[in-house]
Amino acid sequence: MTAVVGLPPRPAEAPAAQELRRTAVRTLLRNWRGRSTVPTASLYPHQWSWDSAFNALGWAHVAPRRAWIELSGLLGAQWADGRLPHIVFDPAVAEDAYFPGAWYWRPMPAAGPPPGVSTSGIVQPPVHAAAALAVARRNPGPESDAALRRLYPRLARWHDYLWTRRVVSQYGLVAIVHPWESGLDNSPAWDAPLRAVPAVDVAEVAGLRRDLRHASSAHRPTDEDYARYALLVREYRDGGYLDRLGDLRFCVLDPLTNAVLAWADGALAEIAERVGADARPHRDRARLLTEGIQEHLWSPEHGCFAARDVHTGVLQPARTVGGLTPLLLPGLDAALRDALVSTLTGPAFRLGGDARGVPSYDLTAPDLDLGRYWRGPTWASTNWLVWTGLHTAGRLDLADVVAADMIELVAGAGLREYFDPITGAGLGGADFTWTAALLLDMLPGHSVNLLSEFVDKW
Ligand code: 9WN
Repeated sequence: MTAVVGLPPRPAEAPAAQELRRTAVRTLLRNWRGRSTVPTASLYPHQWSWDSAFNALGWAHVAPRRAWIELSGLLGAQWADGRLPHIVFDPAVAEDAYFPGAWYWRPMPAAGPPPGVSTSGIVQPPVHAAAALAVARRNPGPESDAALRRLYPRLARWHDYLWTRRVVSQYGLVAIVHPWESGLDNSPAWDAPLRAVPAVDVAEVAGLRRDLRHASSAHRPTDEDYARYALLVREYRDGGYLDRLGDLRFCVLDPLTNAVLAWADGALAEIAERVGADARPHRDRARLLTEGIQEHLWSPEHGCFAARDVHTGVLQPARTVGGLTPLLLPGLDAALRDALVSTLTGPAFRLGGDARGVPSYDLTAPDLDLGRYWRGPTWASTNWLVWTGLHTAGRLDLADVVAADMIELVAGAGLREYFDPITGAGLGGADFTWTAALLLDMLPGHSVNLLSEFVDKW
């Protein structure tokens, strides 16, 4: 090996940060299942779609080959119609370990998953192209080049699915058809559209739930909402997963899904250039979506973007972290970007004030619930999106606050699924993979040598 002369030695990392890094790597290793990483062993024992994209960002720091295996495995479960399912079930896990398990999503249509692969039928936010590009940028070389060449056609078909089957032409935006598709499953942004879904078979569905065996009922959705989630699954399934948007009870334009798609279309354009494909259609889509988001989802009264119910046309009055994620868009109007930053640092989210990280919901809202799933707590996934968006917006000062807060939360409570933004208490599942992965991405510096001590484990 040639010695590199003239570079100053890397400054030694503080022992506390080193310990956090070690803990994060241990969690990734513990949750690795050979071809993917489970979000957390007991509560979520399968592969989740947007989790896998975030997990790949963590693996990119530790063992890039695993990042590619994780993304390739997920894209390998792509349906014939192009959709990327939100769960890929692990056949080695007991059928009743998670609800709704593989059996609940069947029968699968002819345009469903590849033979022998068991999946759900809904989707999650399309972070994947952006994650693939980030993994390649962090690990330049032939392995990443080959992975991008292999994955590009699948990523492009995934975006095509959203752009054809899910687009609501009146708005030029894509719709989600289940709250779980947003990734912010229990957000107050879905309360009104979800109220239109009857809560039937509440006791029966409550009996099937498995989440309450692993997390407190005070931190999870109610039985009534679970009954609504289950009915939406059954109706979509019984309609052959056909995306007849007008007939589906839940049909919402989510700012996070649309912002992530526009951002990922930008990433797909760069991947296309790298693999010698045409980047223009992806760039055009990114621009069109950015325009649609600004035109149809901006809520001046809330100083952030909001969800619009396609059936009623109503813009939902909830200020949520999802409404801040258009910070990711390089083409965002400067006045709207400044307004988002004011909202982020103002009383609703209090970044840099007494809140830790960016809470999932407005801290001034009367129905704020600091402990309950997506109705107040701080999550690593959405904080990472805002952190990335603040870099795009040129607000590195605030991006550093987000990273420092996440580090502080994890140092105090461990690698939990979510955190109380005021007390810092850890909530939901423990040893959470995306918390570990995104912490590795947000920790300043990059201490490769430290990670080498784990090398024999992969
Ligand atoms: C339903 C795995 C997933 C995340 C979601 C989060 C939660 C599932 C559940 O866990 O959702 O998909 O059973 O509650 O809300 O964002 O991808 O970590």
